[in-house]
Formats: sequence, C-alpha cells, structure tokens
Amino acid sequence: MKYALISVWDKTDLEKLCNKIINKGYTLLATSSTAKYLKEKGFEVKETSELTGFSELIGGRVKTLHPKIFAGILARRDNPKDMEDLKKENIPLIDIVVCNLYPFQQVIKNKNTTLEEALENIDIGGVSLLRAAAKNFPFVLVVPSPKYYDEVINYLEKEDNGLEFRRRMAIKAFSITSTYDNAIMNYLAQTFEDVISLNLTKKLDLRYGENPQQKAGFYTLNDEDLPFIQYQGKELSYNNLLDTDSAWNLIKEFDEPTVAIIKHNNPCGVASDNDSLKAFIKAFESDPVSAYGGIVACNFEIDENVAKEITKHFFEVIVAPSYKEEALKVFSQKKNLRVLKYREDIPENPFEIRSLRRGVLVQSFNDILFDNYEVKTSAKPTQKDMEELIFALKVVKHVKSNAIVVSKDKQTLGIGAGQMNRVNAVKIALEQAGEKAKEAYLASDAFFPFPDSIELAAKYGIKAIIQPGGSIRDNEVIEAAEKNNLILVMISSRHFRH
Ligand code: 93A
Repeated sequence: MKYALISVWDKTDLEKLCNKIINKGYTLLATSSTAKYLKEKGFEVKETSELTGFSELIGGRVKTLHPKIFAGILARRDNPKDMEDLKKENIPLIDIVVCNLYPFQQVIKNKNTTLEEALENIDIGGVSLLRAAAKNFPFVLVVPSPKYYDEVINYLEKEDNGLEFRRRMAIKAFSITSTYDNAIMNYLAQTFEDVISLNLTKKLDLRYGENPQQKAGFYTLNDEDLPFIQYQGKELSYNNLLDTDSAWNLIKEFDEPTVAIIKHNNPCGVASDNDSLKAFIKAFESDPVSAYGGIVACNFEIDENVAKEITKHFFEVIVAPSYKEEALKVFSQKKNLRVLKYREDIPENPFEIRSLRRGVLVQSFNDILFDNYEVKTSAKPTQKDMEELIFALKVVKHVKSNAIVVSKDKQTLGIGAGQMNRVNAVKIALEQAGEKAKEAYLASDAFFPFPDSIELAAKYGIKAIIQPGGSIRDNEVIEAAEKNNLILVMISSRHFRH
C-alpha cells in the first residue's frame, strides 16, 4: 500500500491534485477536516486516527504527532534496519506529504487578534510534517503549497527518478517553515531588542545592481508581497527601487499635496501646495537641470492634468498612492516610463537594515521630526515662518549628510547634500538659490560647528534658520544669528543620514 498524507488548511485545487495521486495508485491518508472535505468530494480516504489508533487529542493540537506517521515518512527506504523497524511495528510508508499550515501570518494581520487566537494558529504538527518529508526528500515528495500542484501533477505523470524535483520542493518546504517561525518570533517580540530576525525572500530578479557588473534582487522580510504595483514601463532597476523608497519616505512627511523629485538618492526638488498641479510645477522648477531622469513621488492621487505636466519631461519612475484612469491613459503614451502605485497595505519592515561587508546594522526608523523647539534669537518667527522652517526641515531629514536645504513658499531653492563639511553644504545650497535666497529659510540636519555658516546665510539674505543645537560653540552660532538679525530656531532632534 502506497500512502499519500494530506493535511491542509488551504484547500485550493486539492481535488485536482488528489485525483492525480489516486490515479497513480496511492491511498489517501488525511487529518480530520481534510478527510471530511475529501470524502464529501467523493474521495476514498483513511483518517490518520485510524492509522495511529488515537483520535485527535486536546482539541486538535495533536493530530499527526505520532511515531506511526513520522516513522513512515522518515524511514530511509534503502536502509534495511529502518525497514525492519517499520515492519516490526506494522508501520506503512508515506511517500507523499501534502501539507500547508494554519494561516498564522494572516491571522496576526488583523489588529483585533488576541494572543490566544494567535497561539492557536501556530501550527506544530504541520511544520513537523513538512520538515520530516523535506529532510527525507531522496525518498519522499513534499508538497508545501497549492502553488506547486501543477508542477507536482506533471512530476507524477512523468515518474522519472525526480530527485531534483523533490529537492526543489524540499527547499520550498524549509523556506516556508523558516518564514513561518520568523513570523512567530517577530509577532512575539515586544521590544526592539527582541526583534532580530531577518528572514528574506526573493521577490524580484533585478537585471543588475547599482552597476552592471553587480548581481541583484529585491527581497522582502517575512515573505511579504512586493510593496508596489507597476502599471507600465521598463523593468525596475536596483537604483530605481532605492530612489523610489527615498522619494516615498520623504513625501510621507507631509499632509498637504507634496511632490519630491529624487536623483541619486537625494531630493533635487520638493514642493508643497494645496493645488497638486502647482506642487509638481514648483518641485520641478526647483532644479530643472537635476530633475532630468529623476524619480517623481506624489503623496496624492495623480489626475490627468498632473500626468500631462509630468509627461512634458523625462523621468525614470512615477510613484503615487493612486491614479485616476485618465492619468494612466496619459502615461501610457510614454511606454518606457515606469508608473508605480505604492502599496501601503503591505506592512513596513519592523526596523531599518543596512548591510556591511561583514554583518548588518539594524536600527529603528527615524520617525520623529522634533519633540520641542526653542527660539534662540530676539527676532521671533511668525506662524508662517515656522511652517516654512518645518517644510525645510522635513526635506533636510531626507538629504544625505552633511545636508542643508534652502526653501521659500514651500519650494526648495537650493540643496547641499553629502558634503564632508557643513559650510560647503551651506555654500552649495545658497549658491544654487542665488538671488532667491533673499528672505528664504534654511534648515540644517545637524548643528553648525562654527558661526561661519550663519554669516554666509546672512550674506545671502536668509530670513530664518532651523537646526538641532548641541555644538560646544552654540553660543557663538546664536551670537552670529543675533548680530545679523536672523531668526534662529533650535530643535531637539538631529537628522544625520549617512
Ligand atoms: O495543531 S497542530 O499543530 N497538531 C498536529 O498534530 C497537526 N498535524 C497537522 N496542527 C496539525 N496539522 C495541521 O492541521 C496541518 O498543517 C493543516 O494545516 C491542518 C489540517 O488539519 P485538518 O485536516 O483537521 O483541518
């Protein structure tokens, strides 16, 4: 008697597969609900409890956890002593294991799930079945998901030796059980210190990495789906994805309609405006030269007018939370343009991870703009001044350090990024803003170590500056601002981005 054990939560396409299995001369052995389901569909099935002599115990927590099941899966078919043991105990061989697990990951997505419900959805026996069958893949076929039923049917049809196919299914099975265990770990983890599980699943093959000589792929944690939907355009590249993520994180700082254009992982133009079309035009006009070939992110639904304006220029990627149908029609005329919808229903990574050549760094996300602020000069900001400063600060938080942003009317005018000293970043931002720096606002991602940056800003006519304090020369910096009639606001948080 050849046995195939069927124990599944997800019953998708199960009949199709079982028909083939029966057709190949196997007897179906199944756990209670699966057996009931199959019997209703007209299959002849033996219940696992008939084989073990035990009815399912403690509310189904023990269904298959029995030597009569596991020895039948794990026995080495070419080992006489193993086979002798089975014979002695009257244990049949189980050559196929079709199993998929309690839907723990789905259950915990629901915020109302209690700990008790979550624990009840931790599959123990199913994981053991998958692991046992996968371990013994030289002899046993494991089928860990309905995704593979078509391939399995094909395999059963061909009846070649099939070792390579069984190995591939074994890898899938171990991948599923390890992802499953990681999801449990992450769920139970209560604090940052607990959360150290990095379980990566490849979701996209990328043509290459940052450069053509580098291989690359896109992976998600805990087997989450891709966080975006691509409507059209060329294949996404490694750099596209990197820049798109930066662009998205930036615009998520803002409530009002905001557009960010990103180049080489730094914003080159950012603008907010109640009118979304104006927000795009302002962002583009911040720095039209750099915007060429950039990534455009909008935090609003893109309509036809905005789409028409965008398609006047060359961009690599457009990303938005949603699109009006007419907007997608406009974009479709630019075949190569990648148009993405960002999926916010996909959970964020629980922490930020960066890879070193050896090891990885893990930190919580920089989700705070500032807790409190203090005006350090006798010149005081109006509410509008504060709004303008906060706009600049939200942008500078997403610029590589040392970072300086000059802006006015919620439009960036100059951005100094990635400089090794702060005064150079100030110079670059101010030079780019030029005449427009008059009465504009300046934000710095970290403190000014010397008063030179303040003096330079004053020369260009900057009205107000926002920066985290903390330099041993804070007093000299404040003095320089006072002397030049500038408004200086100090905040509590630094925003390095290395
Ligand atoms: O509660 S369990 O961890 N105990 C077990 O012994 C066991 N064996 C299989 N859950 C167990 N399973 C799982 O039950 C399978 O992974 C499958 O998802 C489900 C099928 O049980 P039923 O056929 O009764 O619905």
